[in-house]
Amino acid sequence: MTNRTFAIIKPDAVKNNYVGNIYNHILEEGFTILSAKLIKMSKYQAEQFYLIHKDRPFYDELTSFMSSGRCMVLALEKDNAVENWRTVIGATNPDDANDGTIRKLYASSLGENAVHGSDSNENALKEISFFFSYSELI
Ligand code: IDP
Ligand code: MG
Repeated sequence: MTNRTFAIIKPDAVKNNYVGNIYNHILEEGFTILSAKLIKMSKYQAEQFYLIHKDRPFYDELTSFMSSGRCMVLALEKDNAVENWRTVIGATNPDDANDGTIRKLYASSLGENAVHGSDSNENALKEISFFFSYSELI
């Protein structure tokens, strides 16, 4: 079944000029880019996006980092998009990520780990609609 996932190229990867390389991974893996834009989140917006982590000790660090600079948000489409994208990006901690994964190649640290990927179909749709309007997804 074709479905959608939501990705972010995080501020560390944008600053380090990895947007082009990460775009190539996306296209080579056969994802369709439904929509993409460069944004800078406010601290509040990052807090709302990561609300699920609000009780975790790294919440403030995470939301400060995610609002520290420009990032690219993307809506992607492919068969099993959610699971596929999680495989392509690799483990949360780049030290644990498999060779060839985006986080292994481009992440700076556990916190500044280059990319985001949705963890379920349900969250993918919520996250896409958090950042994209209907007309941006046609
Ligand atoms: P995921 O991005 O692989 O789904 P989550 O557990 O959902 O990982 O965590 C969300 C984000 O929070 C991670 O991608 C990473 O940027 C950050 N993060 C997770 N654990 C830590 C930590 O222990 N210290 C600092 N930042 C963390
Ligand atoms: Mg997660």
